[in-house]
Amino acid sequence: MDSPNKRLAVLARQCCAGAADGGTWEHVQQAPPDPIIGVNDSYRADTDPRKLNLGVGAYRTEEGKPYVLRAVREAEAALAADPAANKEYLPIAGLPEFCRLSRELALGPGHAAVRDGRVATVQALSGTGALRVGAEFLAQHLPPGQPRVVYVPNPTWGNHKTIFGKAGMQVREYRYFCPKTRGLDFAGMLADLSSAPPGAVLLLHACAHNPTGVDPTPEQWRQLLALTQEKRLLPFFDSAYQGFASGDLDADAASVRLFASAPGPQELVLAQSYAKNMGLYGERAGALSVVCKTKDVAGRVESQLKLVIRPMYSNPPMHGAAIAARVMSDPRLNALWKEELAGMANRIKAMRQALYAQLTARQLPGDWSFVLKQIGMFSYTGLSKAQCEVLTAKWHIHLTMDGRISMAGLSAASCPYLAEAIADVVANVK
Ligand code: PLA
Repeated sequence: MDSPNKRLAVLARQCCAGAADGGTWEHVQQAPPDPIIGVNDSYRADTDPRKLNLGVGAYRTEEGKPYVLRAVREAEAALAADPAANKEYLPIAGLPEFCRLSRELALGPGHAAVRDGRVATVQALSGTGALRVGAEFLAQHLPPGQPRVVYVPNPTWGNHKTIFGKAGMQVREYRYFCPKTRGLDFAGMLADLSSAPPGAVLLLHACAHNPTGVDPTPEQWRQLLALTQEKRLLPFFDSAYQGFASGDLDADAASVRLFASAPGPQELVLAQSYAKNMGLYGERAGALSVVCKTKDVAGRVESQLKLVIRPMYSNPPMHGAAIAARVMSDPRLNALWKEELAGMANRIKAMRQALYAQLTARQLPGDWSFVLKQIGMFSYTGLSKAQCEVLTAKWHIHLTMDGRISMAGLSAASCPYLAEAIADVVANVK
């Protein structure tokens, strides 16, 4: 017979370890794959030589290869050769030069808000990190008594809702996309935002809305600004595609600049990513800016942003921000970057033409001109989940199940194959 003490010890061990042999984490459930990043895994696991990855928005060359910009390669070479470079910690707010150049890239050099020191900017872990730090800051520092509510478009990039939700913000949707017209449901958008409580945060995609590729017109942006001011909403711009939509960095910043230049002065929050426009995906280079009413407030806001960052990851990584700062500050590299950016945007536009031509040649039912009209990296096809599943299972075309395809993953060679596959599922799958 075991002594009572020994039996107690065994019982205690079993309790700590969970009931079965799986140990402490026996009860942990398998999580579903990420709806976007998970597509990379299904693509990798596919052994068919015809396989095509149109899931994650990552630029590929005509040969289907990832592309490192020449401007980036040259900046890296210069950084590696710099004898004064070191690997010390960056400040909590990141590389000051990178922060300055980032806000100027978005707002335009010499913008009054920048000149007056009204913009608090911190470096962030790409666009996602900027959104997360921004959301956390809002949840903590919106005025007392004001609702912690953010309005996001329906649909939006899937991670938006999780990011704001995890930060403790209540997430509500506003109407955005009309499936019938495959355009903007502007009346629905205005109606939903008109009933938002004062002080609510309004998440806007600065350009190249993901996943729909549908943006407001300049006139609609002006109306949105007027509504924002009238209802006292706080705009939060997610700028993940500046320069990538049109090929022109200034043109793609028009919405942000319109709001930032409004008399008032207008307050706003801005998340920037260099993943797409500089091809720095894995370097996690991004920035968060909070445009404030006064310089004094901006200083205090920056001090609180640092308190959000310090317990999360202490300070941001150096390499990506150093590359981006170099590319933006060196006139020759900056010109090269703009040239390459236009080249990437143009290749995506050419893929729209090529896919549209292939689809119309197959005389598919319905109007597919949205392929030409949608802006940015993605086409939002309207294909059903069942049709997407067949595209993957039968045709080895990997895409997100909402019918979004990354145009940047297509090439002249793969367009006919995709069109054939789409024609098949449109004809045979509901
Ligand atoms: N905001 C929007 C609107 C995005 O589309 C993405 C990336 C991000 C922010 C975040 O990008 P970053 O953190 O890498 O800077 N969306 C991708 C990738 C390209 C992803 O889902 O993470 C997409 O395929 O939708």
